[in-house]
Order: sequence, then C-alpha cells, then structure tokens
Amino acid sequence: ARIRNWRLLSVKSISSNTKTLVTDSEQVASSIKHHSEFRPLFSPEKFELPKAFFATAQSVRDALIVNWNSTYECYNRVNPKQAYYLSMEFLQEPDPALGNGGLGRLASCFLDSMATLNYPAWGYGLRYKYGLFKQIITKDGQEEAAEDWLELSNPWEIVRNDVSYPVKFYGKVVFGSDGRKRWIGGEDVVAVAYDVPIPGYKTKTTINLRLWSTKAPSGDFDLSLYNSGKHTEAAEALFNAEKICYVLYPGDESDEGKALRLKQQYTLCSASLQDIVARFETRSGGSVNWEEFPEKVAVQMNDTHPTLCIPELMRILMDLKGLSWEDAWKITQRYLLKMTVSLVLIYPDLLKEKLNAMRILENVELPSAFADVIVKPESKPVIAEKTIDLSEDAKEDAQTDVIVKPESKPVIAEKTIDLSEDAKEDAQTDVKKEVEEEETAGVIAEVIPEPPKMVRMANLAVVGGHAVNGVAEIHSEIVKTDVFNDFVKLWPDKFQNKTNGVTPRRWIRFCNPYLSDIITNWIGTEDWVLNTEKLAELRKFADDEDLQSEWRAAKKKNKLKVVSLIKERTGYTVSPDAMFDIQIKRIHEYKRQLLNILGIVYRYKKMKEMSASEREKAFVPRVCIFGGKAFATYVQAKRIVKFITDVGSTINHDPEIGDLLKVIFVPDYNVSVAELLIPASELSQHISTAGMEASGTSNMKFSMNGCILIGTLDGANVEIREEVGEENFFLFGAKADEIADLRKERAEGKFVPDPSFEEVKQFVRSGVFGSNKYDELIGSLEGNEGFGRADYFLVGKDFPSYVECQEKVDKAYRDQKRWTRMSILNTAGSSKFSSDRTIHEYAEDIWNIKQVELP
Ligand code: B1H
Repeated sequence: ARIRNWRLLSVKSISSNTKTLVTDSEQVASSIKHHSEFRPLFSPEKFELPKAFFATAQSVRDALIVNWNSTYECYNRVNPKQAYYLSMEFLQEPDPALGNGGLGRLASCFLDSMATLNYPAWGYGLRYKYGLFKQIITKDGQEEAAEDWLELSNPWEIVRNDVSYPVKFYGKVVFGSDGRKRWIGGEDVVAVAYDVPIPGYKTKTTINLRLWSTKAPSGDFDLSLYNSGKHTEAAEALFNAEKICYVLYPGDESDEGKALRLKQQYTLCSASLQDIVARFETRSGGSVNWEEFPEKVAVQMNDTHPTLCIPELMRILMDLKGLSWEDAWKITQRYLLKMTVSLVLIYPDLLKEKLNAMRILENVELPSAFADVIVKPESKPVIAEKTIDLSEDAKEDAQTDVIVKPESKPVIAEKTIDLSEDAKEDAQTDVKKEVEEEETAGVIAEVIPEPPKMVRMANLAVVGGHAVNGVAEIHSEIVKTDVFNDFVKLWPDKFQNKTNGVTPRRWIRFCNPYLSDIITNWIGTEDWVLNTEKLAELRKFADDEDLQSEWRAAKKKNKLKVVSLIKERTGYTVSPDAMFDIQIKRIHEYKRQLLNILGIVYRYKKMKEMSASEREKAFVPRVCIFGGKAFATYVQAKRIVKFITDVGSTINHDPEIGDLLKVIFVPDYNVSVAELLIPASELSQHISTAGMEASGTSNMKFSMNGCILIGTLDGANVEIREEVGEENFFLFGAKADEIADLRKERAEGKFVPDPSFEEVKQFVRSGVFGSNKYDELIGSLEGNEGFGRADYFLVGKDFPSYVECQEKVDKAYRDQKRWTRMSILNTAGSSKFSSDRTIHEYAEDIWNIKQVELP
C-alpha cells in the first residue's frame, strides 16, 4: 500500500504542474482505455496481455511526453550547456535490449541519473531492428536466435519523421570553386530519429534518448526496374540502407562485416552531430557564433566506438559551415569531445602478437593509395615529430590519389592525416617533451598483416578528445601507465578517472522491494534512493538481531523467486536454504568462468572422496548459478558454456550429492534476469585476471543488495573492498602488477602448477562429465602444442588461492550472524557506487554543465 500511495503521489505532483495530464485514477483509466481502443493490437473484445501492457505503457508515455516537452521548452529558453552521451549500446529491459553487457547498461544508468539530477543531457544511440540475440541452451551448448523486439512495436518510442539527416558513405574529395576541398558523399542514407523519453525520479525533468534508424532516400526505390520484374534489384538500395541498423555488433570476420560496423559507427556520429549542430544553431537565434559552440555542447563518447565524431565534426564545421581548419580543430579538440575508455583493454601484449581481435574490429581500412604514400612501412608514431617525414609533395599526391579513386573508402582518411599533422604541431610547440618512439602511439597503424593500413580508433580519440577517462581507479592508472603512456607524456592533463556507478532506483528500489522497505524503516526515510550516503546509517545496526532477522527473511523471499525461475527455465529443483553463489556476465576468458567451474569440479571431487557425514560437515550446501551470453563466433567462450552445462548435468543428477551442490546455467541471461538474481544472491564472483576488467558494474549491484563478493583486485572491486571494509570482501589471486611477470614465467615454461590444479584437470579428463574430454578447453590452460596460448588468463596460477578463499567463504557462511553482518555492511558501504555520484563528477570535471531545475 505504501508503494502504491507513493506512486499516486508522484502522479499527482506531476499533474498539478501540467495542463493536460491525468489528475486521478479515472483519467488514468480513461487514458488506458483510449489506447486500448485506438492504438496497436486493436481487438475490441479483450483487454489482456500483451494488449493491456501496450495500452498502459502508451498512456504512461503520454504523461512522459508532456514532461519531455516542458523540459525541452525550458532548455530552449534557458539555453544551458548540454551534454550528449553517445553510445553504440543502451541496455534497458523489458524491451529494448540494444546492448550486450556492462557498456550499454552503464549508458542506461547514466541516463537515469542525468534526468534525476536535472542535468541538461541527452543520449544518442542506434535503434537496432534486432536486439542482442536470444540464447538457447541445448545439449550442444549455446545457440542463438534473432531477438525481434519490435515485433509488437515499441510502446515507449516516438518516431520523428520530422527529424532526419542525410548520412553519406564513400564518395570523393573535390576542389570547389572557392578553392577549398570538400568531401562529396557517394552512397546516401537517411537517419531518422526515434525518441524515447527518459523520466527522472521525483522530478519533472524528462530527457531524451534519441535512437537513429536508417532508410534509403525516397527516390531510391527503382519503380521501372520493379515493374520490369526485377523486384529484388529495385529494392536493393532500400535494403542496403536499412541493414545498417539491423543488429548490434554484426559479425565482422568478412570485409563486408567490417564495413557494416564502420557504417554503424559513422551513422551514429554523423546523425547525432548534425542534430547537435542544428540545435545549437536554433538556440543561437539569428546570430551563430561558432566560438560559443563549446560553451553549449559537450559530447561524451562511450568507449572508442563513436571516435568518428572527431573527423565528422571537423567535416561539418569545415565543409558545411565554412570554418577554417584551425578554428574547426580548436572547437573539436580543445573543448568538445571527451572519451570514456572503457573498452576491454585486455590485450596489450596480444596486440604485439597481432592477435588483437578487439582492436582490429575497431580499425578502419584506409584506401590503398593513401597507405602507400602516407604511412611508409618504416614510419613510426605519427605524433612523434621526427617520424613524420612526408614532403608536401607526397601529401599532394595522396590527396590526388583519393580524388581519382572514388571507389576507395576515404570516409575519414584525409581528416585523419591532418589530425596527425596537428598533433605533431602540439608535440612540437605545446609540449616539448621527448616522446618515445613506441610503435603504439600513431593514429595510423600498421596492424599486420599488411596492407591494408588501419586507423587506430582509440589513438585518434585520444588525440582528438579533450578529456579521456578510465572507469575505475585501477583502470585509469593502467590507461596512464600502460595503454596510453605515450599520450600521457604529451597531454598529462587529459587523463582522468570516473569510477562507474549504477542507478539505485533500478538496482535496489525497483528490483528489491523487500530490502528497500527494510532500509527505509531502519533509516527512517526513503531519501536514500536519491542520497545513497544515507545507506551508511545501516552500519550502526549491523549487529542488531531484529534487523538481522528481517534482513535474512528478505533474502529468503528473493531466493524463493529464483527457485521458481530456475525450475521454470532449467527444470532443476534447488533448495532455498543453500547458499546462492552467482556469476553472471558475458562469457569471456578474462572473466574466468572457467576458474569458477573448475573450483566447483574440485569441490565435487572432494565430496565424492568423502562419506556422507564427512561431506555434510566439510561443505556448506551451495547453488552455483551461472548466466551469460557468448559472442556467437567466440569459440572458446562457447566451449565454456557447454562445459558448465555438462558439469551441471552430472552433479545435479548425482544422488550422493543432493542439495549439497547444484550447478545451474540460467539461459538467456539479460537485465530482467539480473533483476531477479541479484537480490537473491549471497555470494557473487568477480574473478577476472587482475588488470583486465575495466570496472565491472554488476559487482556494485550485488554489493548494494547485500551480497558478499569474492574477487580479485581488479576494476571497481578494489574500491568496493575499500568502501565495505576488507573483512567483508573475499579477496584472492595475483595482483595486476604481477601479471606481466607471471605470464612471462608461464610462457617460458617455468611455472609449476599446484597439485590441486593438476588433480582437477585430470579429473575432467577422466570422463566424469560424459564422453567429451574437453581437450581444447583444458589444453588452453596448459599451452599444449596446437592449443595456443599458455593459460594467458592465469587460471592455473590463481586456482589454489581461489580454492582456499572458497573454504573461507564456507566457514563464514556457517556463522549466519557474522554473514548477515557482512551483508548489511556491504549495502551500507555501497553509497559511492551510485551513478548519481558518477554523473555529478562528469558534469563538474569534464562536461562543465550545471543542473537546471524546471519551473
Ligand atoms: C565494456 C566493452 C565492449 N567496455 C566492444 N567495452 C564490444 C566493447 O562486441 N564489441 O565490439 C563489446 C563490449 N565493454 C565494459 O564496460 C567493460 O568490460 C566493463 O568492465 C565496464 O564495467 C563496462 C562499463 O564501463
């Protein structure tokens, strides 16, 4: 009842401020009725799901549009500096799963905080026709199916046929009659805006998430071809334009796949920047002063994917607005564009081994004519002064080549070259420091095998951006000391840290109503939803028996929901009295699901060696839950999924083991599943090889929900441990600064594995989990001939300390008072990890924007 009252209250306070909005339940009902009669899924006789949901959602959307309009109208009037958050992914559910994992969910948490804190800020992304694939688990492992999320239409979005921009590809550079060079696009598409209103919590501010969808220009349908019976050819242009926004991260092994990814990234950048520039011009009234542009606009790139913003803004300012190179560059670089480096910065060593898949994905092919002239094979970093030895003539030649080769792909090539020249200027004049001739600093790279030459998107972003931030303290340090070390020497002030955060609205208040009620009762106010510092007040009650028993009861209720979920999704029955031990995240070798499952296998082996009574004394009953999708072409990740499910089938059917150990793989893990699992979790695993997880954000969500973490000193784990207290965090494993030496030792064959590790591998090979011997999987941990790298992720090295740490976990869990205290102290110590804190920091230190309260 309390929750319902609160909901009504908030509706009332909105309605008193607006003209047309619902004022009471009758009007809510009448609005829903209206939508159920006149909107999608028309069927007059029935009011049931999904129709009922759509009608309700649309009536809520109407209310949001009223506030969206007020917000927009206010910003137009006040004309404040506005931030724009560009991201290839936004992950919100139910419905638009336009993302893959942490990167996209972070973007959505940020939108919630920006709106809630009344910051003038928008999100920009792409409206993919298909969301991230649906994962189906069969006896052969993972299978993928298209996620047709728009099948029933999206009740939240508003298609804006009045807001569209041309986006062009290929083409050529020509000299105009004014003597200036301009790029003339070849292939044309139109980007159409779809707006999704994002309401803040307990504020009228409703900001916008603008998603672009692509279509062909209206003239592109060839009617005469169609009439002559060539139906497919007639519609080819339509398909070519639309396919750009079909799926997130299309496979990019093929050249076509690479080109498509580049087109997606360019579409996001080009359409968004044209829109931002147009808004700036509108708000400037009659007198546009481009120098004011950086005072009105801040663009944040989520990772390197939107790096093409840099050359694209240069193009818009120069080719379309007539600015000089110098003025355009000043605007672009000095103030405007900021990048969050949250990419999986995980393969610096592999890069040198030319195996850097992640980076190669992001590289752009340069026209061969360019590559030959501009980037000589022997050339070193483009930003280091002495390595740029191009004569003026050579540059002229390069430009001519582009002009005469319109079939090549110079979308960004020319600007990139100029950028390097400018960076060179900076290197010479601004910062007279020695720059090491490291091969990694150039914008144009020779990613081998060559040709083709590539553009290093991350390097371009650092050169062109005004601020570069990592997403957790340890990660920002690694960015400075390792990944971008050469750039730090040039521009030490560019580099910052902004530790990620998650929204407490979704990740406690909404997903865990039982815990929320307890927190509110004990703190005496619900303000913690907006001011998470208040959570710290729980500390003083950590040993209070009443709080402890309420706390455990809430956890139990959440666990019961998961018992049903598991039954429904996997058929397995698990006990709600066992410890719920959870690892949910994308399946990736560096996240080391393999370490977790081998730990489970080892535990199982030990159990099998004992008598029933010994077993029960030695082990706490556990339900080990996994969830996560493997990228469709990531073979090793798929092997891991298969292995986990195989181990599960053996253990879960072993009558000797019963409720002492269950291994569950929850299929099709997504945000909605996370909302159920996280509140029910008691132990969660964040066990990446140190230095490889940029931040992690589920670690924050778990900790907030009173879950205790087992983890390495990696990403945000480091700060979580600091905040909740080291006695309330289970730490194990090698440290980030030890990894390089350990890998070296490993590669040189000097590493001597612990006997327990040999034992567990041997056990797997003995065939306990079916006929499969998992040669490739286990082999990868040994560096056997034919199986590639020698345990690059150091599973073998960390295995004994992981097993030992898990013994400590069992011991702590037996003492439920101690465990509950640890749990309470996790929630109480999680205040730093609210995305409100993160967004305030971005606003103040990077974007330089101020809050605007709506009248
Ligand atoms: C993160 C990615 C990512 N950063 C490219 N970058 C991808 C990049 O398929 N691709 O092409 C997929 C994903 N993902 C994540 O960002 C980090 O790994 C997390 O540690 C971090 O918490 C999160 C938010 O900053």
